[in-house]
Amino acid sequence: MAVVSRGFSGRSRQQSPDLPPGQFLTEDFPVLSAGPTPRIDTAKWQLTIRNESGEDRSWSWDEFQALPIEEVHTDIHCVTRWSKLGTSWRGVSLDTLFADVETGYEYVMAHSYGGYTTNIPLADLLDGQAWIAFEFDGEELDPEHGGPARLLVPHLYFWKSAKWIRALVMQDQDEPGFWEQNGYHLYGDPWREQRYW
Ligand SMILES: Nc1nc2c(c(=O)[nH]1)N[C@H]1C(S)=C(S)[C@@H](COP(=O)(O)O)O[C@H]1N2
Ligand SMILES: [Mo]
Repeated sequence: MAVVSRGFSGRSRQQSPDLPPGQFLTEDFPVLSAGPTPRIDTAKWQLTIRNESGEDRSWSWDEFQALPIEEVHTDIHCVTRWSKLGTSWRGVSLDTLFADVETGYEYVMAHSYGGYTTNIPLADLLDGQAWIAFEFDGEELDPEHGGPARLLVPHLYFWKSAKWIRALVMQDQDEPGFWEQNGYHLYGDPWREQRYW
């Protein structure tokens, strides 16, 4: 028998078609970090992409800031079941950063200042799907949320969006990162509820 929800106020937003299964909406911005917040001086900050040849492509903060900057409006979904709709960021597209990188490898390990890692297929970082974000809601990114800069891969669960990003290392094979070694799903699609494995 069909049960029709009347969508009383409050409930209706929890049933938004933009909300993946098993998620609820939050208006605030929870902080989820596995360890202490590293403080990174942008004068010493560096972002590196490493391919199989060992030739690093690196950007200083100033070089990074000189790249084309995009505005991103997107929903984010944490595996602990909160989702936040319509968030606003500014950052540099991974398409821009990978433009001159030659690689035959299909997987990436993201490495953060502080030691956090997470694995992502290269295809999920390209074609307008991922950014290195340094602003949230018109303000520079708080250190607690990954400032000075974090990875933003909004179509996957938010643990893939590595805060305090330091390097993207090309990998021959998909290997589990920090949370993936602790039981989180290797891929993490919120629409297929790929929470744990
Ligand atoms: N370096 C680093 N990145 C990280 C984490 C972390 O502990 N360290 N936590 C991940 C998890 S589990 C989530 S849900 C989001 C939380 O981001 P927020 O604290 O900005 O909400 O960051 C992800 N990126
Ligand atoms: Mo998370």
